[in-house]
Amino acid sequence: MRIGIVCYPTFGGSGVVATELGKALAAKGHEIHFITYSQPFRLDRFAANIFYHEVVVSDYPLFDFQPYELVLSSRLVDVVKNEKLDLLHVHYAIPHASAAWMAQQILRSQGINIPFITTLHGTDITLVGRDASFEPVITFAINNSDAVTAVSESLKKDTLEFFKVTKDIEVIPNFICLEDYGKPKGDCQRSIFAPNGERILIHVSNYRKVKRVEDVLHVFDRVRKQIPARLILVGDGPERTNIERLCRELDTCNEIHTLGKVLNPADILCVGDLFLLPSQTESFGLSALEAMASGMPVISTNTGGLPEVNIHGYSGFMSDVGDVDDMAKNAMTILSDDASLQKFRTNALEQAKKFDIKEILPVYEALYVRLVATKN
Ligand code: GMT
Repeated sequence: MRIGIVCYPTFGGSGVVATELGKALAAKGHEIHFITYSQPFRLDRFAANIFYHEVVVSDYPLFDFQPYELVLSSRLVDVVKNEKLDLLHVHYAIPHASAAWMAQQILRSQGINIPFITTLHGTDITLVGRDASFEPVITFAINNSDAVTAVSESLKKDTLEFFKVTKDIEVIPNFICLEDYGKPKGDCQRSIFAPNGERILIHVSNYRKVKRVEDVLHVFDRVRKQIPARLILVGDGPERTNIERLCRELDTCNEIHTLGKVLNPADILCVGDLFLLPSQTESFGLSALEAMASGMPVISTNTGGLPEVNIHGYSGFMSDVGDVDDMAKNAMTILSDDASLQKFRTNALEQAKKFDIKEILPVYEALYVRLVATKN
């Protein structure tokens, strides 16, 4: 099948899922065309059956805001026609779903029928999409997609609650390629971060407010007062300066390694003992799954789709949003002795296996086959 994938190329879960899905489909022989404004960051190497089409928005002085969505629609029309695509799969509703719909209408007027799938990822529904400035367009684009998927039952529920959706929403959970974890390309050197055998806690995110990175620091502060520990922070984003200020206030900066954006988190996750994800909301929590695939238990909040990923008392623990005392207590339950840590590590890996791409890819393929068949 020839499939066009539209996603955000920047650091963020939806772009990671879209890119890894495309790479896996290409490895199975499908022809995959990524259509984005820059190369997706996880598309770090080109392989057979993978193509990239840039969406270039030129700067016209009349516009204070360049009309990206129109340029994307035009590019979709162009790529569908010239590459003879069978299907478009757009990740993140804003503005990809409405751009795909527009492209579909243009192509239809030229006698070309192409179905499109919209995959909802989270903030396109729970934060941004709900805003009145987007809502009518999002509702329309969801209802006029040929198929809609959500990455968790929780996100499906939120979508039905926030929007007047008449379309059926299929839940297809996020996934990891299990064999990419646990054996990083370089050496997995704990001693770089924890020279005296300290426990290593890790947080990975795009440092947006919703991630509550300050809670990561508060949990770490409580843990390091009880056992020798180090914290590794991976990622970057709007909250970075606040976090720098807070680590000075807590006097923990010397025990924190701030690594910035890392292309392949598996290379870092391999050194960790415990993953912290205290988000305000999280429709799935892909970073938690990546940590579990690396054999790390997870301390998370219990919001959104996290209970579908992290099993309380098994792969880690969950607490109410903001309850850093409970998170620290749970962290200590896991970290306080080697046997307990090893048990949680094993469980986390077992839980991650349920989300291996080998389980999820056939579900997407079946959906593609169904859609293309109905359009022909
Ligand atoms: O804020 C992020 O984590 C990025 C965002 C995105 O759309 O790129 O992530 C959302 O999609 C991920 C992949 O499906 C989910 O794992 C995240 O839970 C979700 N983020 C939120 O719901 C806050």
